[in-house]
Amino acid sequence: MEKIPVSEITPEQLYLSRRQFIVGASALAASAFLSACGVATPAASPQRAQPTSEAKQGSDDLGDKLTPYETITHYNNFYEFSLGKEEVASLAQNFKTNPWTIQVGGLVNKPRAFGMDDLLKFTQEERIYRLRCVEAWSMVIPWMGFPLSKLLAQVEPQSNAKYVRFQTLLDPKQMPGQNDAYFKWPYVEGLRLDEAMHDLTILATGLYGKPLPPQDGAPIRLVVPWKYGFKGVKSIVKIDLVEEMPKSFWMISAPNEYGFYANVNPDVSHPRWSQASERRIGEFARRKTLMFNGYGDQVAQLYTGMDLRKNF
Ligand SMILES: Nc1nc2c(c(=O)[nH]1)N[C@H]1C(S)=C(S)[C@@H](COP(=O)(O)O)O[C@H]1N2
Ligand SMILES: [Mo]
Repeated sequence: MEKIPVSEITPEQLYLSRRQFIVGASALAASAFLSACGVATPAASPQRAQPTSEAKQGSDDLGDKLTPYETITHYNNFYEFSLGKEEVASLAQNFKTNPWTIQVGGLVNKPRAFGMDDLLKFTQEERIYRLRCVEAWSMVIPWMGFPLSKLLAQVEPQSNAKYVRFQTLLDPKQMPGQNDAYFKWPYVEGLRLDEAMHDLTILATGLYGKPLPPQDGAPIRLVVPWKYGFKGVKSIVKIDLVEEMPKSFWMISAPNEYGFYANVNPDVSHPRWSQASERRIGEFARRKTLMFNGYGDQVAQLYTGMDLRKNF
């Protein structure tokens, strides 16, 4: 049998062989393996059990196929580099992500800076999530990361902290899009504290078992799978616990089109287009958009009693 040259092995093939290994191996072996491929994990830290529904190779909890690595890394929204999705990857290729620190502060008992070494020590786990962009397309992405709640626990939020505010790096020399004065930089996002503490909410540091590429928000970005993709703020340098609801980049840019919550909701149209269906990148037929992007069982209770038309 002919050997495939290493240079021709795709990230998907590598990923699938690793995944087979992870699914088949014991929890301890899995965490050791993850350290071996560059994502540090303390050997003794407990590995979260894989939900059986996720154990199916290469698909999410609904059985939807993973979007290819090439697509995930060459069809991006990252306005700091370009408004053109296909050109973000090349414009971002020399983006400097080392050294990197995230300053975590505001209404907390123990404000501190985290370097990437500190952050990679949080138990890394795989989460296969659907990403639903507000522009009505979607992808299925195998992230590596850890629950944001683990980071927040370290700084001890005070009782008057109600929201979490996230901020992307401001560096127009490296990020040409930040010279565009139409937008107010840096990119800012926010979550209610209970949303931020929810187990589905992660800080992602990798995808397809590899470190996050710059175009996807290296070295660390937020992923909130039941909300529109724009809540997933990239290349984060600052996280603050605050009392007032933060004004996000999109709320400032187009206040009548984007609200704070941005929960995926097929029943609430964007003022300029319907949100009832979406195009899975790589597929032809449109799919129905699911309430909370299909994560309603886990998150709907966060919004009981709220009018989701008003709180869009
Ligand atoms: N800093 C920053 N974060 C951002 C954006 C951006 O322009 N700047 N775009 C958002 C939008 S609209 C989407 S859909 C997702 C896209 O993530 P991806 O390119 O990794 O698929 O990133 C979000 N995070
Ligand atoms: Mo988006």
